[in-house]
Amino acid sequence: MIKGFLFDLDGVIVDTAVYHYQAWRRMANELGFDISEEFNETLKGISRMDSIARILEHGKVSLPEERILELAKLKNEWYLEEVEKMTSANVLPGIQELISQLKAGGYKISLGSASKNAPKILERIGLAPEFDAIVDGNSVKKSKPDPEVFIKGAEALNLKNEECLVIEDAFAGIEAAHAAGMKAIGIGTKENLPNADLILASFEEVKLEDLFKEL
Ligand code: B16
Ligand code: MG
Repeated sequence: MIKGFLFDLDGVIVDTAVYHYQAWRRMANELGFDISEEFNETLKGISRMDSIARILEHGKVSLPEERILELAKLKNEWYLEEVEKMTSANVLPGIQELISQLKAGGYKISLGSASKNAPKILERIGLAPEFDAIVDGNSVKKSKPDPEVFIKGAEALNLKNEECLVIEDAFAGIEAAHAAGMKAIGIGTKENLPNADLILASFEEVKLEDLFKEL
């Protein structure tokens, strides 16, 4: 029986996935190559340092560790320029309503994000007080598809893994949920998320009871 929900942040609660792509693309372009939207799908849910390693490998660029750290810092500064402009208007359609339905139904909710910027984003969009627990890139060591982020989420809610349902927009995130023994709802398309237990384009007009019927 499901008692808790673990929410990914980027691409589920807010559309910051686009800002990550723009900033990584700017970095790649400055290094003399480009990254496609298709390649960007493989970066979703992956930590900052794992992402830069994948991008440099993709562009066949080899750099000293010090320069890699500088570039990661720069990418984050570009990314944060967009985050600083965010308000509650950036919360994706249906998310606020879903959270209200979950609270009314007595479900617990935790964040389960790879982002170190998660606290800043939640504060900007005004959703921080809604969460019973926050597990993010500051509290996990291993990147999705490792299940650490969701195992810690279940622990923080005092629930068993199988009592938690994950909401994700990344292939790696759904793999992480499954590795933790949890079902996952994918926000996206069947093409991008063939591993999801249920696919939704968004949470707009979605009723909780209908969700459980389909899972
Ligand atoms: P940061 P999520 C992930 O967040 C993003 O999907 C991924 O693109 C990003 O590289 C990662 O967070 C780290 O983010 O640089 O802000 O620490 O989707 O797990 O909420
Ligand atoms: Mg995501």
